[in-house]
Amino acid sequence: MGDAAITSVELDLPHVSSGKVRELFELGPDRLLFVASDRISAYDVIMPQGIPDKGRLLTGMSIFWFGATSDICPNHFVSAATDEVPRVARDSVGALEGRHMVVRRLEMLPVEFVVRGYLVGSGWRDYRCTGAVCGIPLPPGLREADQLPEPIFTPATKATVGHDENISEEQAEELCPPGTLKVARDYAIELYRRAAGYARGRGIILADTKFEFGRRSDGAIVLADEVLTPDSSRFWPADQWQPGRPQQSFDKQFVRDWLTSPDSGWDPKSDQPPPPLPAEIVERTRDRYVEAYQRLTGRTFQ
Ligand code: Q0Z
Repeated sequence: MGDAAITSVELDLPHVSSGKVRELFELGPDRLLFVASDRISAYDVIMPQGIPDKGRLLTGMSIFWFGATSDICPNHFVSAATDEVPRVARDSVGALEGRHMVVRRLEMLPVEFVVRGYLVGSGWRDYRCTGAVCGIPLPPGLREADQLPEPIFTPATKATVGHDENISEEQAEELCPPGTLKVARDYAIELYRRAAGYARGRGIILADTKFEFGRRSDGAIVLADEVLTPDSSRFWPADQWQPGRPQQSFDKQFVRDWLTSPDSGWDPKSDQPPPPLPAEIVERTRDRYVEAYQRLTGRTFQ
């Protein structure tokens, strides 16, 4: 059964929060259990099947980056060991097989710390209309997917429904406890620089990424959530980078191509649930996550 995708996560623990792909449970007053399922989303919807091992691969990537960036800032990671999980949940957490992390509970900052090194998505739309991204003026003549002269911080609100909304740094500062935004912003830019440089040396462009930070009881600003995974970032294969047009996604390209092909019979703009992914698409997508994991961590998966 090791090759079946884990799309639903049920544990005998108090449930704190559900994301599209992740779940959060309570372990105690200062510990949470963070679980990455094998679910995959595309065009803002969750596919009916998961990608086998995706949760393990992304958890492995996050843990790798927590280790590779702990000199920049503290992070919430405590342990990936099953024996850190209380007895009541240990049997069921065993079935999660590397999809979980015990993390320190923080007081979360209510802002998404987005850092962009390339001009895409809402940044590209913004630039075409205004010549700026989130109020940050940029040189004229940039093309879609061009690298920016410097990485930029473009905060966003955490939307509970719909899309996150870009906000100004001043607005972000008002949402956060006094003195916290600039500390987290500087960490975010440094983390992006470190990770983008590292990934580039391994054939992956880290176009942009989203961090979350929280505050520890001693006041320290701490990196939280999953970090620098394909779900929180745009990864592009460096050898296929071609500014001036939309880029292929390292991980989700096969899913997107299939969903928008006539074969799927599905319209992303419809309210219909997406059709089941063909086995071949699931397999090729899993290969991409394995490839990203192996290139970035330098480890062989399994
Ligand atoms: C993260 C999220 C979801 C996974 C709350 N260390 C922390 N301390 C306090 N709160 C959080 C964390 Cl990571 C926290 N989220 C986002 C939602 C699954 C992560 F459903 N929410």
